[in-house]
Amino acid sequence: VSLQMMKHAWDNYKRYAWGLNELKPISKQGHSSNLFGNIQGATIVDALDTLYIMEMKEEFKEAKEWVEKNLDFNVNAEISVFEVNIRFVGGLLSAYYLSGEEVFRKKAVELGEKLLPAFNTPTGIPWALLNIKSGIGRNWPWASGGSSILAEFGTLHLEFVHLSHLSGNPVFAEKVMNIRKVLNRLDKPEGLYPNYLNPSSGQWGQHHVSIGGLGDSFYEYLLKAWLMSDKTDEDGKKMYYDAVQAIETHLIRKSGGGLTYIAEWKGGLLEHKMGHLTCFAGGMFALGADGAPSDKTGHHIELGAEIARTCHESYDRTRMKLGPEAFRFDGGVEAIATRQNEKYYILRPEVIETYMYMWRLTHDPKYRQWGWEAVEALEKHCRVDGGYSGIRDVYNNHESHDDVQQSFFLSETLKYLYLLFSEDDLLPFEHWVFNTEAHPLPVLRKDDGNKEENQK
Ligand code: DMJ
Repeated sequence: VSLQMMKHAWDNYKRYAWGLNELKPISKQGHSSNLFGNIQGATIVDALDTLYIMEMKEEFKEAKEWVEKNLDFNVNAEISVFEVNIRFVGGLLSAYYLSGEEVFRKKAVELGEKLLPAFNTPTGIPWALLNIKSGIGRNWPWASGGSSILAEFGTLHLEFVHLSHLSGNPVFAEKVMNIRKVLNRLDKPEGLYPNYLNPSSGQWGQHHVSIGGLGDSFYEYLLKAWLMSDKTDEDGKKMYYDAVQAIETHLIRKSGGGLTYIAEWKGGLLEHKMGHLTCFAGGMFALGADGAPSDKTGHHIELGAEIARTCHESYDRTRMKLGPEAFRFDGGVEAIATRQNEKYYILRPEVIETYMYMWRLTHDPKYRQWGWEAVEALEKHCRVDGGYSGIRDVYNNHESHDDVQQSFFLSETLKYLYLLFSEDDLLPFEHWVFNTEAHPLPVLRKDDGNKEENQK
């Protein structure tokens, strides 16, 4: 089924928005988000590995040809360093490792080099935004006193380690190792990492902590850096398990109705809200269970299972059986969005991602059932003639479509669905880690292993 869904999403992108970043499936035209500046083709690059894995050979070939002829980074554009890294660098790296086609390696390294000026700050903590022509960077104007964002500068590690590996140039790995160093020098309030860090002073901005937006994939990349290093990156490992410990103590709570959730922390006060983005953490806890200190393995799996259940409830308690952007545990509700501007669903993957990890790690059939419920809901409410669209209010009787087919729907949501219903030996966890945009990267063997081993 996810193959049919992929075909529908891809064919319509091709028909109406080929070469542009994303598709508007209702108005049947291209959609450009300013996250990618003038760089074009986000959906193509994000979808490459999904096409490959699903064995859509013709489509993969067309996509590759487009990359060869048209993917151009010599543009005067201000881009989001994080978004371009996870979608474009990550997408190209995976396409290279899966297919072995040199063009993807070349383009990934070329783009990586374009991103390097972002690190020209007094501390080496990169800017959020970068003009890839002039090399001038800056931060989001809304971010606490000129701060960089934890989930942005903390989500470069996996890709940059691979860029060094593939280019023979150590500079990429050095840049991300330096980020670690800066973080390790700082005091952390209650052992927690604030979402904001000033790249000039090297001091934290506002003490807001989140495992959802602004924080999320920083934690994910600590764990995955350790796994991707064939469990040699002890520093990454320690930072991850220490962080989880602090998160459990200060952010994880149980509702009156028995649902475990991860709250947000603002200078010591809890906001009892969980974002759809936060739902990825179920999969992360389960993936990290194996390496958990002493007797904690079962506990981390259980934590993953509880987060999965809570996130499933957030879907089940809506009219459309698709989860809202954020749901709350206060004012008499549990796992329900109470604010109008938190009721949308934009084809995000995190809940299905967690089902996929939980399925692989426990084989409890309920995760496939829950994934199936999501497929049915997507088909019923998000599928339109011209592709798939997000929904403005998942509690409503009638769909109001937002008219965007996000590129991560093809790279993540559909890939994780496909993996959920595949055998475990397709991209096995012993050999691959997924970047935060679901692009698989091979584990780098201690002995710098033979390539075939890495490509299984
Ligand atoms: C994706 O770009 C990535 O999963 C990122 O980590 C978070 N936001 C979107 C999907 O929701």
